[in-house]
Amino acid sequence: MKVALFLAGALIPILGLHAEVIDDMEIIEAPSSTGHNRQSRQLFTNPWARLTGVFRDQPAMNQPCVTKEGEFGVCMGINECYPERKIFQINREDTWIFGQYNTCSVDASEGKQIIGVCCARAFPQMPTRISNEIDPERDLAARKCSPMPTNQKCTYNGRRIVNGQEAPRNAYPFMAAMMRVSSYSNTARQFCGGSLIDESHVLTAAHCIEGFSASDVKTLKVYLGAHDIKVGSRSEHSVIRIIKHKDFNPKTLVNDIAILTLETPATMSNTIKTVCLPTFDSTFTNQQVTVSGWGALNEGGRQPHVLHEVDVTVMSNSECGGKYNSRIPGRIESSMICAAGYNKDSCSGDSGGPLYLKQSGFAVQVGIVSWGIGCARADSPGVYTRVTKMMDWIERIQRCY
Ligand code: 4AZ
Repeated sequence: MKVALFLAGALIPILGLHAEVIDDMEIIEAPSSTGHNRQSRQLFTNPWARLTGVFRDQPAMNQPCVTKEGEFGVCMGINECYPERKIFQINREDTWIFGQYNTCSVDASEGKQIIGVCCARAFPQMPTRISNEIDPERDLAARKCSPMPTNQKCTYNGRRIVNGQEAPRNAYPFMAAMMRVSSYSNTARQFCGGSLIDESHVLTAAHCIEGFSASDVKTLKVYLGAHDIKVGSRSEHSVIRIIKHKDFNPKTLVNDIAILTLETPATMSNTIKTVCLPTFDSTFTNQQVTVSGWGALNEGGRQPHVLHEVDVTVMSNSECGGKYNSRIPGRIESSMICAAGYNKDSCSGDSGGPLYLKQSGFAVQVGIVSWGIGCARADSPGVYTRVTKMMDWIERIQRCY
């Protein structure tokens, strides 16, 4: 954890289609793996009529469908739909000849394909199943929010802190390693850090997930309870949603904050616990804080497999602005917090991880690793997102997403 590059190694793929902006959040959902999205629910791909709201194991007949004209209907035998046409006693199994009608079909049991027509005639109203088509879980704007979880046990087990040294095993049980899994080699690469803020949410930096598409979200894995990210026990979690601050600016790195929603909630244990979030306001100037991560050990250097930690001191924003404002595209904003130590710093790969205050056995997160010019350079403190300024945003996501 020392020296290096200007910015974290953010991955920059192209933004996908499953993004939605709600208030000051940009939400990207992983494509559903359970077939809950609209396309995958459509049972049959014939060009004329589509069955809606049905699943493969249900018979097609009497199921709602949409005609080629876009009307809602019900799938039924051709004789039932067109009684006046005097097509005598055509068995359901033989109605395949009427392909020019709005056919609807499924593979029924015993290998038979049953074909009917999507009958929109006298169809009174939209069937109730169709209203299920937009899964309420995926209607992001209409989500119900729960009260804040209150049972946080945000303790840490750290002993005396060493300068940029390996952390005691599982001393910081809120640490999350953000991994990207290659679809070619199936290997996981650590690219950022994060912190567990409740059983389903990991706090990280927006630049870590900048440009991620919905399918990129599926390549993410979060390791909890890890010390050595190559070997040893850990809990691996997939991510179903990433939420980035809408006003994150990748040039100035203002509002560098994001939250990941885990597919399966974390089970709290000795090695997995949440971090505390601040319930009070303070500048923290001159206070000693700790930063931990699997980032590079010096500027341009290699990343360790084991978690490292380092103590640094919070610097006032005016002092930090004095060092940076003339040489950066933006400026040191009130939503940033700077910290430094002689030859001590966070570095590439630590981004997204927590900067925290240790207070009577509790770890209170005050910053998110964001940027710096190099690592541990005398004139360039580490710059972090100031968590106290983001509490409203964080709590809204914890309650609603
Ligand atoms: C990075 O590239 C990075 N010295 C993180 C922190 C700092 C610099 C770079 C702060 O992820």
